[in-house]
Amino acid sequence: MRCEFISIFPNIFNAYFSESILKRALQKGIIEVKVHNLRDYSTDRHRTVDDYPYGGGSGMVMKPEPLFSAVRSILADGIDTCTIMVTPQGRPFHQDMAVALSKEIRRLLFICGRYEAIDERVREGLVDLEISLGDYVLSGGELPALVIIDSIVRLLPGALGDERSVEEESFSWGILDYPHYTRPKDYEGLKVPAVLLSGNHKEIARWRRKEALKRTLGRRPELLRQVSLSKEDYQLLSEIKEEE
Ligand code: 9D3
Repeated sequence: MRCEFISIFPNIFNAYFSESILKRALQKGIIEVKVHNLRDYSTDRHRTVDDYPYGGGSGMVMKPEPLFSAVRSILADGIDTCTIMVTPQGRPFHQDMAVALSKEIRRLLFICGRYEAIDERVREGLVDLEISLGDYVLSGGELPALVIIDSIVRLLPGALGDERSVEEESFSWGILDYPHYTRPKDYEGLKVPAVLLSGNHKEIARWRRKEALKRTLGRRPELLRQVSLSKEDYQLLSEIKEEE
């Protein structure tokens, strides 16, 4: 998968692509990454990319010319591209979108904004998909673009190394995770639940599913209405409700 980014802070991307899963995906040739410095597409002496808002108000607006010039020059290689703009007005990001984008055969090109806003004509003229990470204020689109690409790349075949974790993920997907433990059995009096030491794999699976459902019911009850639950799940949920 080809992933490209347009930003005025291209260095932000280096550290993240130099570690862990994204680094390995790059080394294995699963992804190819290019980061474009928006200022390279500005035409004036000061490499200006922003200007005052028409109609007044505070904050600066990203000028259309450098963005149009950047996107057009990137698209000039003829590679089929899905242009994504990350903004707080976009569609709220969700695992379903990560799954859909991981199947995308087109190059993904992320436009990362800074300042107060991006000139509306960029949205109209260049963008296929507009994504938000959620309802909180960040200082720019670079971290959102990295979050989105991270969630996509780990779904690509071969990226994780352990294909089983993707499979397990699809089973538990939509509800919260169960509690995890590692050694020691007793840490300063805090004990690992006995069932996990029992060696009874059926009992362990049942306990984990029940704990996952219990947590979801307690912390994110709305998630339970969005997933399809099995007959066993409903049995576990009624046990949970009786135990309360
Ligand atoms: C306080 C400024 N806001 C006025 C209502 C507008 C605003 C402009 C630019 C808020 C944030 C930003 C920069 N954010 C992003 O580029 C961004 C973002 C975010 O802030 N939150 C969640 N998802 C995203 S995706 C891109």
